[in-house]
Amino acid sequence: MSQLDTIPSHADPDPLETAEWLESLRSVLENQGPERVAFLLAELSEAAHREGVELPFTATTPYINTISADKQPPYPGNREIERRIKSIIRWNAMAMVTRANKAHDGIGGHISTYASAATLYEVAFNHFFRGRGNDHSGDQIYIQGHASPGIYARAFLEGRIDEKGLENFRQELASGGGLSSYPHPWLMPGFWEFPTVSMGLAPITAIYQARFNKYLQDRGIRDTSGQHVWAFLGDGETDEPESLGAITLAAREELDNLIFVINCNLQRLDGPVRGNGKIIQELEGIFRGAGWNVIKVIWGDSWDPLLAKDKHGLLVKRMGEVVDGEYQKYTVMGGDYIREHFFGKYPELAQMVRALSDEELKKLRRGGHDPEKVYAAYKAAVETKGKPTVILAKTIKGYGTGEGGEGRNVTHQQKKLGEKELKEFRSRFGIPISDEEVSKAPFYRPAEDSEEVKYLLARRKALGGFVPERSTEPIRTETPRVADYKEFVEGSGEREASTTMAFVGFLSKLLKDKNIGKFIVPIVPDESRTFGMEGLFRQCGIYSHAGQLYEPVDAGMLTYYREAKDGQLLEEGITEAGSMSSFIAAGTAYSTHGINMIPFFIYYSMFGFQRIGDLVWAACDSRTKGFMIGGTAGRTTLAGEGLQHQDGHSPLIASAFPTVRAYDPAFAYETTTIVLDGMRRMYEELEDAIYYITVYNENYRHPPMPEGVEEGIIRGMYKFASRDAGAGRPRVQLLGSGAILREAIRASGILAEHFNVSSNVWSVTSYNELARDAQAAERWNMLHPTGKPRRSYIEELLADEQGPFISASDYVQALAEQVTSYVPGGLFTLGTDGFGRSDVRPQLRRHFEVDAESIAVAALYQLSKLGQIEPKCVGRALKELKIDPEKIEPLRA
Ligand SMILES: Cc1ncc(C[n+]2csc(CCOP(=O)(O)OP(=O)(O)O)c2C)c(N)n1
Ligand SMILES: [Mg+2]
Repeated sequence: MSQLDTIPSHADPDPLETAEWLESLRSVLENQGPERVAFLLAELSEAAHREGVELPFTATTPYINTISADKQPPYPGNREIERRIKSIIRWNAMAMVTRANKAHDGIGGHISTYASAATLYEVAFNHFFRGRGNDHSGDQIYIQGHASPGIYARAFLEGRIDEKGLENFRQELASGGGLSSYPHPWLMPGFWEFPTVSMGLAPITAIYQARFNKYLQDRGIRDTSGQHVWAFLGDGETDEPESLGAITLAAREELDNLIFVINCNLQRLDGPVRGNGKIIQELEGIFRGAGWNVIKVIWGDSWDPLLAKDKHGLLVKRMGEVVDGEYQKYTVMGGDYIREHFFGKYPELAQMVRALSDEELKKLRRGGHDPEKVYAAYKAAVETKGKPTVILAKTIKGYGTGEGGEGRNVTHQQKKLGEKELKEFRSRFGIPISDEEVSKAPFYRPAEDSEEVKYLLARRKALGGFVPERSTEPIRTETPRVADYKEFVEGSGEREASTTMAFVGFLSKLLKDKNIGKFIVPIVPDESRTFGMEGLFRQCGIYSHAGQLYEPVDAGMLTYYREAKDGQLLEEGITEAGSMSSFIAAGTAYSTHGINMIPFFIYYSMFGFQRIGDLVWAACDSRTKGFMIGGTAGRTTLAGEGLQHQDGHSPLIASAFPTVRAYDPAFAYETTTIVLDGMRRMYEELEDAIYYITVYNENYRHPPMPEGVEEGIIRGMYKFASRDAGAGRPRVQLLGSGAILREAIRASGILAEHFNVSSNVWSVTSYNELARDAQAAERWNMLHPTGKPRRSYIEELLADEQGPFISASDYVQALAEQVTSYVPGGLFTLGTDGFGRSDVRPQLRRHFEVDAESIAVAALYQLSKLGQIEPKCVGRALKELKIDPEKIEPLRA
């Protein structure tokens, strides 16, 4: 059948003329080939445009397979053995969910997702997915989270997971361990590589993974030319903004190493994805518009003879008319329904299938269940050059689960099959399990020397090893020490600088480091100038696969916008989600590529944990290593910008991320110490961690690093200064952090000079680290009641200090409150709860009550509560320090 046969017939005022045109086209096609046809059509269309003819816009092609039957390559595998292998995997995948839910009602799991996707995975496992072999050069495969039972079931056949493992699916705390519900590298570090179950994250992270592979290639760091990134997605999943949000990047960067396989089973959790439309057509239009190679796999081989007979395109027309909700119904109803409602619409079509029985009509297969069609699509995808490919494969949700769920709206939630359905499933897929046994849903593994096991192992061997498999090989890199970066801890002298400027200077030197400079990956979402990083444009270049095809407008300047094929900086444009995806790709390169890349993601702190928290969560799950630098941090330090820019809560959010170590340093020597120690711990000691460091844009002088404070900086707190107001005078402890440390220092002066109160000033670099350490000690003590109690770092540090303790930071009070119970006599916290607004720093700090004057009043108030001064003294302070006691509470302002 030629493509021309499929043009649907319209109401045609001059059919004879149309026939002549079509005949000419056909003759060109036959004599000169499809390229000439395409050329002529393009010329015609352009000529029509020039003459002012408005052509109808169409982003889609007819609702048929992109690769026609006559263009299909021969299938290279043994179809019969592969079918048996797939059937066994189907059975075990279903059985593991069924058994888990019979044993523990409500433990969950999914049957219908893998049931619809089995062919899509199996063709790839047997013929495409490349294992990593010994050189980390395998493919990277993002598996749809809910399909994990099928992946476990295959690993069981491969002998990588034993029966106990399958039995303990979703019971990871069972003795001997169990299998995690979904792909989680954190929980199964030797198996899963990419966390995907939060939908939308697989597609965006896969795109940036593919781009990162090109980056490594273009920079001459790793040869990734043979690797493909495969992302298996659900059709419902494409509604997530992250799923489609980065697809233009993939086309722009010519990511021909990227393949999306979208399992279009037409259903999501609640019901149809596009009941009133066609998801495949919708996605085709979107991806084609974005510049992707789109391959539709809609119809299986049993449709080929019908399409061959469809000389006038009526069948194709009918295929295009029917909406997904109706297609879903055909799955559930019998062949007679399909005959009447699908073919019956046109007498010619009814006639076409007259010789077919209802049973045969019911069995007309969808493309995604036909290995040969799927193979043809995959082969075309891996051979495509210059653009990414998306395969839109039509399948049936819950395929094979019969009346229990196939194609039904409830199928996603199907957790177990009843006895009758188990029997049918067993018989349909030919699993050698007896009627007596079948209700127990036993696992089935053919003998080690069976044809099936031998075949499947041989295929994986030929393709370079098992998939998925995460490398846990230790990769160590020697990192620099403080001695090599002395100038960043020696203070700024008379010069004023922000912690951001100091950090950027440090990063710039790090990029020149002869051992590790090459492996640093700076990532910025269109914010380089905000942070004064534009010097890096010239120094290390902005990565672009295309190089620079134009002379930049600022070519004559020192910091001109230099794009280069071997550029080191990832300038992502305004996408924190994309930047975070790059961060994950770079920060897991030690495992995916066997090389320590060291990412620094520098961004506007408000748009980090709050906006893309789920990607940070996935980064932690992935065991990503690297530095997230939250710039323009703080609710009151970022003057002017206002409510949607001023971040007063990211460190608190960060506290809930288990591998994130959040720091809020005040001085350049603190930042430098934290980064260097972080590098040592991650890349020499191989700790899985992400460092989150807030940096500010307030300029001030940075003192030299005092003696012996390194440990305190890293553990979260050290004594910075003391101020004595004379013997016998009351003393307070002031805890400050980040930019607000300087307010605490100033408060210490006010207290001494105006109120004769002595104080110690502490720099708290991390409440989160202090709290984690203290909680661990407390927990140990609870569980070892008669052992020698452990003392946490903060308790040790403060053991001999006299209260009261007052803290102030540029973040919500809850951040500091984490340590309240470990501070002798408790901690009185000042913070920035409430909405930000635009004004200058002194005004903002007074508004939020974190300026030196507010800290001084808080200290005096605490002393009065302890009876060390008179309450009226606090009143006098309020007056002297010009604090309005009736001012509005900032939380409600
Ligand atoms: C971000 C996110 N939101 C919601 C869910 C819950 N959820 C799990 S599967 C599912 C439906 C999936 O439909 P589809 O993507 O079409 O996959 P299928 O199972 O049909 O292959 C939903 C809503 C999730 N996992 N992640
Ligand atoms: Mg779906």
